[in-house]
Amino acid sequence: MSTGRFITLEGTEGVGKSTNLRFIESVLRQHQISYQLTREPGGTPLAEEVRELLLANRDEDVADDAELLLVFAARAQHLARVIRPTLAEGRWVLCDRFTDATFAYQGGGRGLSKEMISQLEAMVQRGLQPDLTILLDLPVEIGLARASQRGDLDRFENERVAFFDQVRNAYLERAAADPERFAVIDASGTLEQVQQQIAAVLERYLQEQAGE
Ligand code: Z5A
Repeated sequence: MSTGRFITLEGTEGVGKSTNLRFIESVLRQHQISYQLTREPGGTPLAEEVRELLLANRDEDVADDAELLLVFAARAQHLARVIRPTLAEGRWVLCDRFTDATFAYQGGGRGLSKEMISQLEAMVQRGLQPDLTILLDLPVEIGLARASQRGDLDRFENERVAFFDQVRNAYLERAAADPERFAVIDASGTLEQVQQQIAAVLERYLQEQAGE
């Protein structure tokens, strides 16, 4: 049996990931692809507990490298218990954020070195990378205005515009360095316009897979 495909969805605050994940699921279902929807940080009971630790607002200042190690601890568990077994069964994995988010938030946002993140990536992923990464891109101010309608803000959402600018730039740098894997979507249009772009990317990808 061939292994499944690993698709990730990325973007800064308020780009519309949750909304568009539902759309991507509908395309996969139309093509009768068996998939597992999951997310990071999280995706297993233990990794979801780590997510709560990461997102909670707290009086204690969280050290940047402690944050990074928590992200990768959750990822190691998620890979072992969900991502690798699902792909090995020949099913696809649709994941809301993955290691590109670490390069963007902990690398770009917090300023941790890419080399340190790459070392942890190599240790935890052992070469496993997403097959396709859809990056929803949006000017930070528009995203924050959209996200502000959501109520209580978590520890990341409470960051300033400059932080999210650095996150966005880091995402765009990674996409430019790996255009084969990344599809960058302009998320500033209407939902319909955004979903037309996503549908085009997925149709092209699915055709390529069928031709292999
Ligand atoms: N994090 C990290 O630091 N390091 C890591 O390695 C990983 C994660 C993996 C939680 O992620 C945090 O973890 C994240 C980074 C950190 N922190 N932040 N920020 P998350 O993915 O769970 O959190 P999120 O970014 O808040 O994702 P989300 O819930 O999917 O939100 P969203 O992208 O903003 O999506 P949305 O709720 O679908 O859209 C927001 C609003 O915009 C909503 O009202 C929609 O109806 C509206 N919307 C959507 N599309 C449109 C269009 N086209 N036009 C107008 N309005 C729209």
